[in-house]
Amino acid sequence: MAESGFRPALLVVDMQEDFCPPNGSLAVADGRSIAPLINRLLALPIFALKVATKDWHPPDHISFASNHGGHPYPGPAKRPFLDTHTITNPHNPSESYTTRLWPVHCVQDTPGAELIPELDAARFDHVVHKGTDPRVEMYSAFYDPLREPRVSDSGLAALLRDAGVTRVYVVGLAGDYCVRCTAEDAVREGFEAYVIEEGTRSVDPGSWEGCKREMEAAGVKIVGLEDEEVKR
Ligand code: VGL
Ligand code: ZN
Repeated sequence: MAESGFRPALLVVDMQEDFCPPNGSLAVADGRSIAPLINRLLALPIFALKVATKDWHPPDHISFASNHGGHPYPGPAKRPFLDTHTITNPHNPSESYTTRLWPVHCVQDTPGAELIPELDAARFDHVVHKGTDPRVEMYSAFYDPLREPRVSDSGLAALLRDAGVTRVYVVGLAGDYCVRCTAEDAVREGFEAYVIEEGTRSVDPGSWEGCKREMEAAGVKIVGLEDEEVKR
């Protein structure tokens, strides 16, 4: 390595039952198939820190379609995947963003929130929980997208910084949501961020090419497992 003080970490995002076929409520096609590749990465001696993240929602989480329209709420039922909602910063009514509604998934302490058993979980140094505040959606493993002021922070940036990490490699689920937002926030936090393409699958596979271009525009590098970057 040319750079001195180069310290990579591996971030394994949301490899949980609810994101995996056959029974996950928000199953990502082929999601379970990336576990062997992630286990190979986990066995490499190069990572200063190996972190798993868990989407970890309370039952009243704002991202669940069932917590919006339909009984006991006023108005018609909302459709997961199809309908959207607008989330306003509880501290600042002028800041908001619109995103998709989801089926109930990854509810804290339920089987759907467990890491899938084929993952070599004993290799993780830390497990970071995200999406724990019922008032905000949080795709990124760092924080929610509301910034003025910030609503929810998982502590991941501090964890990486305290370990002297300079670069993160991101894999897991889903490529077009949590992997993408995590990699982009890593750049925002001053880390080099690499997404290992074979190590992720997307909710909408057709959106992946566009996601890659947008991530690259944000400073994220997209690499293949055989790329030099990973081998060294
Ligand atoms: C995710 C949708 C809702 C993800 C989490 O892990 O990509 N997607 N919650
Ligand atoms: Zn979620």
